[in-house]
Amino acid sequence: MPGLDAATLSSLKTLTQYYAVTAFIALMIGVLLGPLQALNYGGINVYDSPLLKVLIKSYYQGLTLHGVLNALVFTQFFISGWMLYLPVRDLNVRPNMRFAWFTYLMMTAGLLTAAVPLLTNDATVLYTFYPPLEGSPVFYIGAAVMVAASLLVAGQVVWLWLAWKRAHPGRVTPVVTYMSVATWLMWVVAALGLVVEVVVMLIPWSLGLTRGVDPLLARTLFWWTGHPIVYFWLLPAYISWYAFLPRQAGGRMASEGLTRLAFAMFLVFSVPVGLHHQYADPNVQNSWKIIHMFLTFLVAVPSLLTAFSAAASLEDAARARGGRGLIGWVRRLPWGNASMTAQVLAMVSFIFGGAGGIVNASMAFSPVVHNTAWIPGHFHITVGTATTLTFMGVMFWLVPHLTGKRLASPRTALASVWWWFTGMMLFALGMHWQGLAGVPRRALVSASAQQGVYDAMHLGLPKIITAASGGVLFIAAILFYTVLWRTLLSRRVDDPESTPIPRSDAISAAGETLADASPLVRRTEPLLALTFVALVLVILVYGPVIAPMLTNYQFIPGQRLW
Ligand code: HAS
Ligand code: HEM
Ligand code: CU
Repeated sequence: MPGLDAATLSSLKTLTQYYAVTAFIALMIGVLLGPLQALNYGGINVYDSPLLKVLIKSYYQGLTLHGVLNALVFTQFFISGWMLYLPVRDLNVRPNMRFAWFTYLMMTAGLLTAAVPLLTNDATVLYTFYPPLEGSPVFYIGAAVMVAASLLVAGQVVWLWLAWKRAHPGRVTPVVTYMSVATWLMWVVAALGLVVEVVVMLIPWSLGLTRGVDPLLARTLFWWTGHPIVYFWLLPAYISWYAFLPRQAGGRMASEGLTRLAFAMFLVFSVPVGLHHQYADPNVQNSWKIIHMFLTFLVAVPSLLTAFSAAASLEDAARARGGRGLIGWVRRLPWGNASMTAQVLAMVSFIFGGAGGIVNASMAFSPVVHNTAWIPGHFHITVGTATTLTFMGVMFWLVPHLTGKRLASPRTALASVWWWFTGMMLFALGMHWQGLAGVPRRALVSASAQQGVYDAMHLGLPKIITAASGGVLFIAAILFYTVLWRTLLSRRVDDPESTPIPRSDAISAAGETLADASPLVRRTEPLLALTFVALVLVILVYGPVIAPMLTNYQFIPGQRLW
């Protein structure tokens, strides 16, 4: 099969840059709104100011834009570029660039379509778009086109991988490709719920073709996708932690076999857990909620494997640089490198994010934290830091690698990641704390009659911490975007390949051929068969939950509460 030639590589690099830059533009707008929300949770209401009203009609319009741009648009664009580029380079195969550009344009068209009703306040339905809240059909159509485009990228990567396998029978899939293909296949199984919800239920309903929609079924289909989507955001960061960060730190990846096991487990166990978002929903049997709870604990295992592997490879790096002692080695990591520092700090935040996730998943604790400020606390140190700060760190080498431009001001880059980490840790502290006291999420609490109640509960300190964190994060964003735009707008000075992909060697490699490989490597190789297992498991744990909802379908008319 044809290898990558210079012209295709150059086009692929431009495409990857388009994906990444579009992603970071979306994040920039989304992140501008964050501090205003943080002020709200600091007891300061800025939403009545006439100046802001010109742009944003309500707290909820801002919150919808924030959630959609950050969690849906930023992630999807960055990941689509990243997880097309990496396997293509890893396998050295020639993709069909017309198709690749077509998917980018399709995703962008979906984004622009969805943006119109969001900006005109016609789809203020938050990023979970729970019916019976009813947005403009244009929003649902735009979102569907975006998701469809990501599935086409998935298809292209799987296609290239299968072609490579045919051309190299008996060879072990290289680990970066393995991780990318496993993540894409997981996303295909995951996306089914959302696709059915949007295409079969929401679009016809918002067009007025059906007389109502069933909120419970819609929510269930939403969380079929909505939980695994968080791994669709996380695993591309894991790819960097496993395959690139060790080299950036000066060491090696721990074990390719273990890495493959972690991704195989994510492929099989990421989807059948969605009910942990619906413990409070009526008309879903408790026994199914409990089964989803245990499966949630199971899907935490590959993250624990990752924690072990990541720590081992960082220790390997630090000891190679002369580090000593039980924890003293940490000081020998190259803390002057902004890209490495961003990712290690992202990992540190994820220790707390993951621990909080286990709390959320426990049915005994869930009633205390569900729908409170604790939950935004949880996901700003998962998607908002573990993922986002990792992608920011990746940009510090990826942009020079793609463009041949040098990173503008590495010192500012380093400062930006410390500011982001500090801001998000403060934010998480303030929000988790308020959540435990019962302050609700998704509420304009600063204008609420409840303020007096909160004050009586001595929430002054967590409110100050939350408001301040918004300021810290605002500074972080300014520093980061100064570096990014200055880098992108500078002139090309190097041959792009002089900044190579920082691919790490492994302490324990998987081997070249399946015949020589360990049983673990051999059993994790058939990713399509594992996808089939995943699908069967999802049907087993969702079938009995969804079937009664279908036979008892409720037609609930739409509501527009804004
Ligand atoms: Fe979550 C709600 C449970 C992970 C994102 N989650 C959310 C929502 C979002 C989100 C966006 O069970 C809100 C949805 C909404 O709007 O309603 N979550 C979990 C569990 C995990 C988990 C069990 N979440 C994530 C990730 C996310 C994310 C990842 C985004 C990227 N989450 C829940 C539940 C809810 C929920 C309930 C519903 C709550 C409710 O009531 O509504 C697990 O996957 C976590 C496993 C992670 C670990 C940590 C491993 C640690 C690592 C770092 C190691 C560090 C090292 C550093 C080595 C076990 C890998 C070394 C440092 C040196 C210096 C050397
Ligand atoms: C919600 C602040 C960055 C994703 C929120 C909320 C606050 C906030 C206070 C809670 C609002 C509420 O429940 O009423 C901030 C600040 C940021 C920031 C100060 C940094 C400047 C991010 C990033 C992401 C993100 C980087 C993801 C990549 C979300 C999502 C929601 C949210 C998905 C939920 C929206 C909803 O409940 O509908 N943010 N955020 N945020 N944020 Fe952020
Ligand atoms: Cu979840």
